Amino acid sequence: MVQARAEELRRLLNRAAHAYYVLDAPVMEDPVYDRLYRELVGLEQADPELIRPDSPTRRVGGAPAEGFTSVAHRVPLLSLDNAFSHEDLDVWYGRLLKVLDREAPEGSPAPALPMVGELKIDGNALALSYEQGVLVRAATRGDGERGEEITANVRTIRSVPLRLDLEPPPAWVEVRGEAFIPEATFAAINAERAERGEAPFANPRNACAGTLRQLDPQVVASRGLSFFAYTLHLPEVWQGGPRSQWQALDWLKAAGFRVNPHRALCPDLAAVKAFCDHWEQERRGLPYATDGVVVKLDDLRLQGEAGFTQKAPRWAIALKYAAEEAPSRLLRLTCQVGRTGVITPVAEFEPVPLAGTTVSRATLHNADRLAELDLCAGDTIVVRKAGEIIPEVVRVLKELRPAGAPRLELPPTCPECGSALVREEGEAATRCVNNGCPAILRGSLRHWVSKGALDVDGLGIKLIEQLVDRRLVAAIPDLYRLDAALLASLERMGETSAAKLVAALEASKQQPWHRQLYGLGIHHVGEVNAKALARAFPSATTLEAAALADEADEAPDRLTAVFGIGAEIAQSLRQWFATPANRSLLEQLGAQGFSLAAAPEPDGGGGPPAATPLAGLTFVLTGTLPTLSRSAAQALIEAAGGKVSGSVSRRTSHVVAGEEAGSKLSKAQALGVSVLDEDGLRALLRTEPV
Ligand code: 0OW
Repeated sequence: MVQARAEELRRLLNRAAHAYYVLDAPVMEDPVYDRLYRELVGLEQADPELIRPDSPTRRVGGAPAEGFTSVAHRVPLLSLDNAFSHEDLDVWYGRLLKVLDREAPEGSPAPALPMVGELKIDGNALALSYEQGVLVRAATRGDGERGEEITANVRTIRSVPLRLDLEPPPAWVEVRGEAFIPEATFAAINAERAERGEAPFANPRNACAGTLRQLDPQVVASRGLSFFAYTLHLPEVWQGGPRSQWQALDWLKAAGFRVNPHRALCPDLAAVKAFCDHWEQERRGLPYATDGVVVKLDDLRLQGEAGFTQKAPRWAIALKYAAEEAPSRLLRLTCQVGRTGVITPVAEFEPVPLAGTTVSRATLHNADRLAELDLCAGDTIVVRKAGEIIPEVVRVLKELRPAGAPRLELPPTCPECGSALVREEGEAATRCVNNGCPAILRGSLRHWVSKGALDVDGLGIKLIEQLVDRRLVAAIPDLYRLDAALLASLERMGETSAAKLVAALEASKQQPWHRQLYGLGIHHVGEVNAKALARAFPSATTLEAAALADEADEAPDRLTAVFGIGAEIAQSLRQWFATPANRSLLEQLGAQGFSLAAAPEPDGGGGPPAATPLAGLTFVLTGTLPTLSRSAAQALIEAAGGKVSGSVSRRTSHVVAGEEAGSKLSKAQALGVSVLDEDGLRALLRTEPV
């Protein structure tokens, strides 16, 4: 029965997501998850009554918010007092004993109170409210008393449970924790921003704060945020609540939250100090930024006795790791040219030990930042490395500046190809615009073979440099003309690695359409947008048709009708498809066997495509199609298992628009519903024009 099936799918998918995002121990292969997810979407679209708030299909909400409302926290979110040394910890602990009236008599050792040591995640505190076990509200910390309501954004964080895994759930509970962006994700976000000429985020915490304040949940979903829970507030009357901080963390874990595993129940202060020293070093290997350790009195009753100062609890303290800074002498300014030609100035300085590593380079981001710093040759600079983030030049010690030192600015021409550099009005980025620039070519090849694109093993930066420098490759299709013998003759290559690489390149031709689209490196088209575009335009042909649709054509912009595709990306797509060299690139790739189109949906058995490829999808037809009459199109859709409805709503899968398309098309655009033309419909049906 459909109801039971939907319930079973919800349970299966939520359990699989919990295993993957909270326990870091996947229990289901991605394609299986995707298939079950699509089945649930189909059931919910066919019968919206089946939709539940905790359905995994409800994580990425509707249209972007207009703004955020301010809400009052039921329990104020406190900050923490800071300690910077073991001595500071001794002072804190002494005060705690005093306020608890447990000071040791003169000369005898201080009584040992069990404390919990937790890593201090360097993110943004959130307050999550659950009623009857269902997430009803999420808010930022704000000033501790009031925060911003960002529920739609937090619902997209996969490690935040939409429903607690407790039976019976408490009537109400508030969970506090830290939202954060893992290091690797932070680096990828900054790389994408640099490609778009946007200033990079300075550190993961800023990136996370900026993301949580995004008006569009779709953007938040694409940024890969995570969440560690560490505090909970239950109504006093609720039985079974935890009696200690350690039990509270266990309770949070059992309820379905991600709880940081590197916690310790310390019997005394000496153990706390050992925990802090251990993680002072070990934290550098963690995949997320931490800026200290939080020490908490374990017993909740004693916490109540200790109470609070006006801004922080007396029973907790944060031991902060020093964000390290060190002076060094600037040796030179070099410029990196990215794959879209964006120029990034880099300061190279005398190697200096910093935060456990030796640092000799730091990014200067862009021309504006360089001008702000007012950098001169031979300057003594102060470099800062806090946590695991990239080192940055924070200031110049002007008093040590050599007399007459020339100011350092970006060069007027590209260091790679000598072309004049261009900085568009109002843009932060300075870029090389010569498509033949070897740096841009290297960047586009690196992007094409990268993990998120065609994922070709064995084609690293060194080999790419050889192929470009020896003029063996001048464009992406040349990669597929390389023969093993030639490859084997290159440095650090042999027969075996050459044969493997040729095979890996050949295999990459089977990669799905959205990866091919992302691999093309179209400006502003990142992995998320590529997937959205590939879903709405199942082939390069349909995408090109939409991109080059004559503006005068009354079928309005089908690109911006795709959810998450704005005017800027649409413009970038238009420019890309209008460039002859890019169209020739597509022709060559097509000739080399790339599908440049979505593959038929695998129906599991690998047999003929399913007879009902449109099962669970709802279409609305509007305007006059070039070759199909309204009834013919309706018949085709229904024969393929789809439904045709007379009105557009958020639950419409696609609007098929022809000439003189009317109000239904504009409503589709307002709702961000995908719009197809006849070709797009045929591609979904996988039928050729009759
Ligand atoms: N950032 C953290 C963290 C933590 C506090 C909360 C209320 C009293 C103690 O990992 N693990 N534990 C606490 O416990 N606070 C943390 O972060 C604080 C919250 C607000 C400012 C800091 O981010």
